[in-house]
Amino acid sequence: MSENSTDQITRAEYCVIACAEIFAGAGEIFASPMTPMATIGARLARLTTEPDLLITDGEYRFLGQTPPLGKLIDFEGYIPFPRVFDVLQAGTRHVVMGANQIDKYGNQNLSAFGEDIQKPTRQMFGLRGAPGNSINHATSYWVGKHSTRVFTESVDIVCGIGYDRYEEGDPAFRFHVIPKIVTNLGVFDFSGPGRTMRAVTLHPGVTAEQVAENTGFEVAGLAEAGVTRDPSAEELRIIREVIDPRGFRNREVPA
Ligand code: F8G
Repeated sequence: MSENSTDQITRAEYCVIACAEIFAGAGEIFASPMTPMATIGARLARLTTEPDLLITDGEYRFLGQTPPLGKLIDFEGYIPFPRVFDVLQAGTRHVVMGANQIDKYGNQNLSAFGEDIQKPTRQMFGLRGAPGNSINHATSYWVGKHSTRVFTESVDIVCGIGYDRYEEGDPAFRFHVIPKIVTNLGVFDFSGPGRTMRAVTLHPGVTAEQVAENTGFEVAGLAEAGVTRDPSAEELRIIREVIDPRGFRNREVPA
C-alpha cells in the first residue's frame, strides 16, 4: 500500500482482495462467483491479473467488458444452462458457492436442515449444482458470516463433496479440489492434517481466538496464519469507483 493507509481499508475490501485471489493464475476459464462479494472479487481479478477470465451477468450472458455490479454494458455470447453443464464437465470452470454449513473436510450444505432430512426442520435451496460442480472442477466457497452455525462438526446433508468422502487416488474424484474458503474473518484451505481446514491468512484486526470461537471444529494453522494483504491503491480505486460504486460489498460485510 502506498497512497492509502491501512485504517482506511474496510474489512469488506480485504474480503474482495481475498476473493480476487481465488482466481489467481486461473487463465482462460469460466469464473462462476455466486454471491455479490465473490463477483466483485472475480471482476477485480479480471481487471488486474486475470484478463482472460470468462464472466457472465449471473444469468445466461457472457460479458465482453467488466461492468459495475448490477449493470450490463455489453454481452458477447450466450451461456444457458445446457452450455454451463458442457463447460462444467470439461473442468474449465471455477465456482465460488455459498454455504449454510461446512465441516472440517469441506463437505458443504446449502440444501436443508434436520436429523431426518426427508422431514427437514428448514428447507433451503436444495442441492443445486453443488455435487456436479465439486466433482468436476475447482469449487471454492464464500461465507459472509463466519460462525459456528456455518462451520459445523458435520453437515446435515452433503451437497458439495469434502475430502473425507474418498481415498486419495480414486479416479472418480480426480478433479475434486476445494482451493479456498474466504470468510469475513480470513482465508482457509484444506492442507491441514488429514486434509482438514487450515487458516492461510486472517484479515487485519482478526485474532486466532476469534476464528476459533466462531468455528465448530479445530482449525489447523491458526497460530501460524499470515495476514491478508492490503489492496494496492489501484485495486482500491477499481473496487470503489469501477466495480462496486454503490457499495454492495458493505451489505455482505458491514464496516
Ligand atoms: C439455518 C442454518 C443453519 C441458515 N442451521 N438453520 C436458516 C439451521 C435459518 C435462517 C435462514 C436464513 C451449475 C451451478 C448451479 C446451477 C447450474 C449448474 C448452481 C444449473 C444453477 C442453478 C442450479 C449453487 C449456487 C449458491 C448460493 C449462494 C448464498 C446464500 C446462503 C444463504 C445459501 C448462504 N446452519 N443456516 N438457517 N448457489 N447463496 O432459519 O434464518 O435459514 O439463513 O453451479 O446452482 O440449480 O444449478 O444465506 O441465509 O452458491 O451463499 O447467501 O440467506 O443469508 O441468513 O444464514 O435464523 O437467520 O432467522 P442466507 P441465512 P434466521 S451452484
